[in-house]
Amino acid sequence: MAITCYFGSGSPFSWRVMLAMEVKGIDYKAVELHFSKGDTKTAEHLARNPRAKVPVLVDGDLTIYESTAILAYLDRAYPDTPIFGRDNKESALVWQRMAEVENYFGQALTASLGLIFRGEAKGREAEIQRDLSRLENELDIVEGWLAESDYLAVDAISAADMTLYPLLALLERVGPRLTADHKVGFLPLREKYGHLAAFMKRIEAVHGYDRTYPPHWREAA
Ligand SMILES: N[C@@H](CCC(=O)N[C@@H](CS)C(=O)NCC(=O)O)C(=O)O
Repeated sequence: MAITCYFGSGSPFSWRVMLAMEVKGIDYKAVELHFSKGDTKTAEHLARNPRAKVPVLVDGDLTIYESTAILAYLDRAYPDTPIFGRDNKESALVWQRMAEVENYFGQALTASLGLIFRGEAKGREAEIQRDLSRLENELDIVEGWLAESDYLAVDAISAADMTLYPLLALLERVGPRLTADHKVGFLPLREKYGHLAAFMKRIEAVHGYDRTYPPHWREAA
């Protein structure tokens, strides 16, 4: 087994890489780093990624970080079951959707959850509501894409879907905490968005999905 993936439980960036390897049928060893134990800040890990983050992929003599770069590498190195489309046009569509998910959906999610989960929400409800409404707008956009097609970019699962799904799963998981303290019109996700619910089920049916599921989410369930 040549590939090692250093991951963090619940890290959406790690999850997308593991999904990609499952979809491609790549044999890999997943090594969990625990944020609370400072595993990402050890000298050993900093040598892998000076930004002290996961995921990091080690394949032979290559060590690579940044999930998007890892996805692109995997598709070049292991071309079976392409995840960036089968031709130039499909590749462009996958990259476009990935960029939209990362730059708009991901940003809106990070902004919405950031203040709340850093414990900085007090007295900043207007800001939070503005971020939540940006997020709702992005969810509406995604729902519109999925009304047209089973997957985000092409007619098969792609890197764009793998980028989106873990963000949705994370939002779903923190949903009860969000709705307890804030006015949120878009939760529970799977009740409000039918196409998105069907999409999530489709990803959850991927062979090997269970191996990618965040271990500490399972323990807490
Ligand atoms: N842009 C990076 C983001 C990676 C990232 O932010 N990872 C977080 C976990 S979700 C991390 O490792 N944080 C380190 C820590 O909290 O110690 C990527 O796409 O890989």
